[in-house]
Amino acid sequence: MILTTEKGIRNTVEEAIENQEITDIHTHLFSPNFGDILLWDIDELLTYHYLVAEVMRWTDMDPALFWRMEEKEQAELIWQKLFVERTPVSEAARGVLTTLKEMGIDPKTKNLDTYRAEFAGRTAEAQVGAVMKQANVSNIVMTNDPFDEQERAIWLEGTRPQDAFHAVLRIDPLLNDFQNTKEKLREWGYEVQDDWNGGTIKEVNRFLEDWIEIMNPLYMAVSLPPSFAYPEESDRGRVIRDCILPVTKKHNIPFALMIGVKKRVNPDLIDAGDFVGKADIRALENLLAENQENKFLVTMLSRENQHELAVLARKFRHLMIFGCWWFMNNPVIVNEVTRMRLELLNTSFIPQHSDARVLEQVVYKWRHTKTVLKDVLTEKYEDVRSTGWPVAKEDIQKDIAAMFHENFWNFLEKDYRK
Ligand code: RAT
Ligand code: ZN
Repeated sequence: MILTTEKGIRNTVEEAIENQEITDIHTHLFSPNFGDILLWDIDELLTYHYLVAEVMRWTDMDPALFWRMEEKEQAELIWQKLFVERTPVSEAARGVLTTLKEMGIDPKTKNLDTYRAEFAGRTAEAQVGAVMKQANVSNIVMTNDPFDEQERAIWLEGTRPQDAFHAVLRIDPLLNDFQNTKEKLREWGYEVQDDWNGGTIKEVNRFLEDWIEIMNPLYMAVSLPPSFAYPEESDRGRVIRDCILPVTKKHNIPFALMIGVKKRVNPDLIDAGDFVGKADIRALENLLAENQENKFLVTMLSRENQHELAVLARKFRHLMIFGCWWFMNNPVIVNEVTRMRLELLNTSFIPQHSDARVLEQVVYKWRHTKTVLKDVLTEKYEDVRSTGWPVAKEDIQKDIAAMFHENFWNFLEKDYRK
């Protein structure tokens, strides 16, 4: 059906966005059968590290004291400072309200216990179903860390994710702290030597192969500092060159790089103490140019890197850009960056992921993104329609399906139904 008015375009975009199932390609959630490492409920929502960073601006409490408090007390402090004493206008604070509202809990009272009572009667399993239905998310991609003792034990016991949950092998310690990681690998029976030689490479690769076998990951992922360089004669450079690239290529899985995080500039704040820095995109340019048979999924944390990243994707089709990561996930930036990506790449990118650490965050992250995308896409289709080009309802539906779901699976060359 050809759309003949701006109103028709808007209604079609809105409806297509609402009806489109989503693959959430990067989260920190877990299949509910993994047990209590899946975080959910109101106290978890309030103690999200994005909100910890914000509360610290309104209290002179020693952070060490904050971390010694029970989670319930931390949530109460955050509620008091950010929701009771002030209006929760920040993106992360507003997100809590959007989540409540969309989950059918009217956020009309400032009494936290009312919300606690609402969550008390729920189970993780039921909440997973409710969240996925509400956000129309059909596939959740996890972040799975074989270096995390608790998670590692779950996998080694034989637990495997439910169908809607997909694994990702996350390897930060291997690339960002090889000296200590080497000790771990030895403890686990991998004969990694002090020298970087054929034997060491074989053993690191054996570790990766073992975890690919266990997790069946959709991709391998790392977060990297703004100083990331490639090629580089360093532990990181060598592990990427001799292990990550050949192993991901062999298994035909992308290597996901999340570039631009400066870890712990304020160590007292733990997860809330990470910062952003502009990276040198030449590292990625080199990786892409030298490894045309590998696949790269990339997101960058600094606003200053977004333009060159989008231009780079015009040069290399084995680069798939994804999401507005972490400090980029604010409506003003999502609007600007998505617009720019559409202008440079058409719909050949993945506009968003939720990065949810707490289950219910999926609801607000997608609601806020959908609101921005409705405006951006309406404007883009209207620009096309106003030239006289016939824009059909089906064209819009197809584009939105690509961005929210299919680009990812096509890039992987995988069918999402396992
Ligand atoms: O957005 C976040 O929650 C960050 O703390 C990180 O988890 C980041 O997304 C990452 O995956 O490293
Ligand atoms: Zn993340």
